[in-house]
Amino acid sequence: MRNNLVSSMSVLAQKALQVLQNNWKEGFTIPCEGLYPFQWNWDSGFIAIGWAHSDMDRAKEEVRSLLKGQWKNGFLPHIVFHNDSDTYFPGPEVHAAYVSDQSPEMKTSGITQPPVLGFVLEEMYHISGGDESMIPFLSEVYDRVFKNHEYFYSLRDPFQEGLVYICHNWEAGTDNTPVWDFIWETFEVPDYDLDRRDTKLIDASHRPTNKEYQYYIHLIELFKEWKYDDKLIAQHSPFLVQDPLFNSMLIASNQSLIKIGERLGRFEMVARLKQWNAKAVGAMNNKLYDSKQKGYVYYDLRNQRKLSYLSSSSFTPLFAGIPSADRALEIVRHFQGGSFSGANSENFLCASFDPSSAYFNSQKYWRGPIWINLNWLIYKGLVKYNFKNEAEQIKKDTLYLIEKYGFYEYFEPSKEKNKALDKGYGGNNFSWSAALTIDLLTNTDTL
Ligand code: 9WN
Repeated sequence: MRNNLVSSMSVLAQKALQVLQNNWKEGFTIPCEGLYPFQWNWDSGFIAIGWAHSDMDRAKEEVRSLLKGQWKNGFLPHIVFHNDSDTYFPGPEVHAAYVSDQSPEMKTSGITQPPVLGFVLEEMYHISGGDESMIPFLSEVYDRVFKNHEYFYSLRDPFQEGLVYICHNWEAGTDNTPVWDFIWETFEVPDYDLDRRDTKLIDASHRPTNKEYQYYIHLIELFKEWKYDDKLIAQHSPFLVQDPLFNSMLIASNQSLIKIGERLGRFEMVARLKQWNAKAVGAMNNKLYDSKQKGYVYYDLRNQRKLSYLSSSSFTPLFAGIPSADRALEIVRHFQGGSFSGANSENFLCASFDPSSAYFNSQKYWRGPIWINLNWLIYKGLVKYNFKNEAEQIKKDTLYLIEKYGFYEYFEPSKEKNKALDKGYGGNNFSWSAALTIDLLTNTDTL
């Protein structure tokens, strides 16, 4: 096991490790002090990859802690409230997961996040160098991660298409992408009392608006009324979207669970994963690919319409090996003098929303800024399809921004605007920015 990598780490990697150490709370890692004081689902996946490079035991504990929040039906919540904190809204009392007969003892939220855990397990195993001592751990957690996939394909795919839906913008992980504006237009919300803490901690102009938060809270109120019953949500939720990032994460995780399952001898589960996966890849390519936009887009299942907008999520199917080689080539043009790079490479890669769109805002959360986890996913996807130059470019841009400003939550894409800046946006000392920097600096991908 390569557990002593710390001494050979670069200064940047050591700083990144320090961020993880500071955010470690006896069993799990918070995304950011103050701003996000609990355990978050997909954050923990990326964080475990960071830990795996220097302390595999912590990486394992991170995963085990997340699974403590798993519901009886296999559902994995987006937040696990192991601890108390009054610096975040909405907390456990707003989510009130206990109204569901499926929720565990542990306080959790009742919505989920992109299912990264399957491929995180494979990454951890890969980082260990295929160490035999990983096998008991993989065997211990495997069935629970499989159960999470079973939950998705049996309860989140009402027409059995191979694509699962999300029912809340927070499930997407890309909370206020302009794509959701078109969903908000379809229903009205009452005025809720908002007790926002985020806007007290960081620049409010970099965060979603109060009006958007009214929608976020309204959906939670509806789900509570329905006791988080998946059938009622599928029948009535005004937000029901097939999201390209979410489904790509599930597909990548299916594929990792297939490989790990074969190693562990879980052949029945492997057979089911293969069935789900073949259907899912076909559906991604048939339903979510937009040949005009040349990228994977969103489908609004409630209103039966495609939402043809490009975001950084549109490129994540590369990570899961979903497009054909020809289609991948089509997609990558966005990075070669296309809208995402800017005609003359005016932008660092990769903006979270199409910079040529009228909805683009380079400073506002998921409406434009660069996020490190999306960059990491896209980088890995480019490596998979052997786009060496583009992979090098996105890696270089990522490390440049981190090195220049520190481990911020998100970053300005415009090179011009960056000239006048001395920091990134959102929270600082953000865990997945640190964790994935460690991976980018020490990874064993062959370019
Ligand atoms: C809601 C923790 C999370 C990330 C999300 C990011 C942000 C939360 C919020 O922070 O969302 O889940 O309150 O804004 O958008 O992707 O997992 O880092």
